[in-house]
Amino acid sequence: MNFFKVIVLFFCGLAVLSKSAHADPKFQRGIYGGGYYIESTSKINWFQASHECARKGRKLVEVQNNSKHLDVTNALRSYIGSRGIFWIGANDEYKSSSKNRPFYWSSSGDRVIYTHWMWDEPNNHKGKQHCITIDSLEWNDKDCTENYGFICE
Ligand SMILES: [Ca+2]
Repeated sequence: MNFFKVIVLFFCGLAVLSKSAHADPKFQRGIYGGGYYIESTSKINWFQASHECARKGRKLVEVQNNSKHLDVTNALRSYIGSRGIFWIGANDEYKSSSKNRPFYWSSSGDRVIYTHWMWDEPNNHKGKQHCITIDSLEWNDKDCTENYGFICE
């Protein structure tokens, strides 16, 4: 193989790699411009999901207001529909056994003010549900050690 062929193959390889990176269907744009990485097939616990986002230079998505909630859920809806359970970046610091307790965004430690809970949630089932998921486009507290999809931003 001569030098010219090696160079051509190198640039063809680069083109294929960059095209596949941009075409990654897991990367979705919200209607308000947010960019979200949605993992729906590989299911892992909240702590692993937090690390996976960090490995991508991102964090578990944080949903501070209704327009952000709409942005994230529209991205979810257009990518996989309205089903599925996904970790987001909030927890109650893993210790409360009560139903009504404060939650905190994990990157800032700020108290979660805006919420979009499902009916009768957060229920902190068996006192073990310390992390928040988006479950069928609404919020549900879940056991942080259970395995679900996740959304990074
Ligand atoms: Ca729950």
